[in-house]
Amino acid sequence: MPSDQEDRKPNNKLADWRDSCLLSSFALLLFLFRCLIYFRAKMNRLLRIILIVVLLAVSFMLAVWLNNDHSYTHDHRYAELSLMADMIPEEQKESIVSKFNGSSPLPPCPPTPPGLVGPLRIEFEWSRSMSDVRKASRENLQGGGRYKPLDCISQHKVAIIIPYRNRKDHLKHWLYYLHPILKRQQVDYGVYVINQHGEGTFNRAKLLNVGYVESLKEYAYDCFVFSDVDLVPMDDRNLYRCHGEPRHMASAMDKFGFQMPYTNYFGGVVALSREQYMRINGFPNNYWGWGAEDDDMHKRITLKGMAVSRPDSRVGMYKMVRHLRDTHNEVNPQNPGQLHNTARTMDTDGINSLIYSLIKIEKDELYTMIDVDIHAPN
Ligand code: UDH
Ligand code: MN
Repeated sequence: MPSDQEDRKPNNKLADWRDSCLLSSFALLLFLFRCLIYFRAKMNRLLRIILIVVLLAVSFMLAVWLNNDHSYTHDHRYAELSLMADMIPEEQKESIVSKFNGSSPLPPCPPTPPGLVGPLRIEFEWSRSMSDVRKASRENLQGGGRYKPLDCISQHKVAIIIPYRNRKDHLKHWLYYLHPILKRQQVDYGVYVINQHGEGTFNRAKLLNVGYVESLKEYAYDCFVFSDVDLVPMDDRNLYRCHGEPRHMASAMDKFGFQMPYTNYFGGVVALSREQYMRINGFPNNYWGWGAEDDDMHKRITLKGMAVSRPDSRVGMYKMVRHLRDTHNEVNPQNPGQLHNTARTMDTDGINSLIYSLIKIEKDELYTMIDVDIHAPN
């Protein structure tokens, strides 16, 4: 402020005066030196000695001067810098200071990620090795498949939950494509592979519930994308984040001719916020074997008065790794019948009744594997 500027003026003048003194001393020294050389022959011995003594004295004084504390020159600069600081608006000062301290507050990421490319060519190359996948995917990952954008604060803390057993090849393709896509989408995310321990009948929805609980033990995720391991998006504009309504992301899968197989289909890849998930009490725990658990999930949503949103059929395109039906995940003809009971049972069967035994948690650099015993009936 003005008074501060006044305070600094005398200091600047003092510094200027000292600089002039220093320059004049050098000039005097040079002059005396030249005199000594020029009049050397004409001078008597005494005069020469006197001149040499004067020269030595001045040199000594200069040396002492140079060896002195020269902080005045810094003061001079500080004065100028602080004058500049007075010209900087208050709101910018904080960010300049914290940048200087190495703790720059990052800006929020923009609503639409700038690095998206749109349609993608997805090829499930059989020759792709895990080391190819690591090379393509590991950059800037924090381990355990965690990632945060480096240059902005993501508005989307997303846990990606994958129900899993014995699909290593599929997981490889998934990691190869999804990590780069999620980074481009500027998601603050973690990848959780929920492995059903043992040979008992598979239960996709219960594994998804386990993923919800276990991922929240690690980080305050506010959004959950539940994805089959064999599904890769064919367009990176299909954003792995949550919306105002539960989102069915895989709205156009290749195996259904890039169409919805039926109107209320809710399978493959879906995204629910924490609130949306809790509102429906999570997913059912007792759909053992293949079929109908995704229809139950859809029923829960509509029963609680919510609608489902979807990307259009271009952006919602997915490619599934071709596969046969797994053993211990045969079609269960009992499952569709349970849908009649959803309204009655959903408040007591779900996240509030989930029981499982955690076997172990393994941190790979590209994902977190949660090995779990979900107490399969056989
Ligand atoms: N899953 C496993 N391991 C299993 C079973 C299922 O990891 O043993 C997971 C995996 O994430 C899979 C998801 O559960 O993507 C869904 O199972 P799925 O892929 O078997 O389901 P989909 O609807 O089943 O693809 C179609 C059966 C394919 C039969 C084709 C016959 N022509
Ligand atoms: Mn499949």
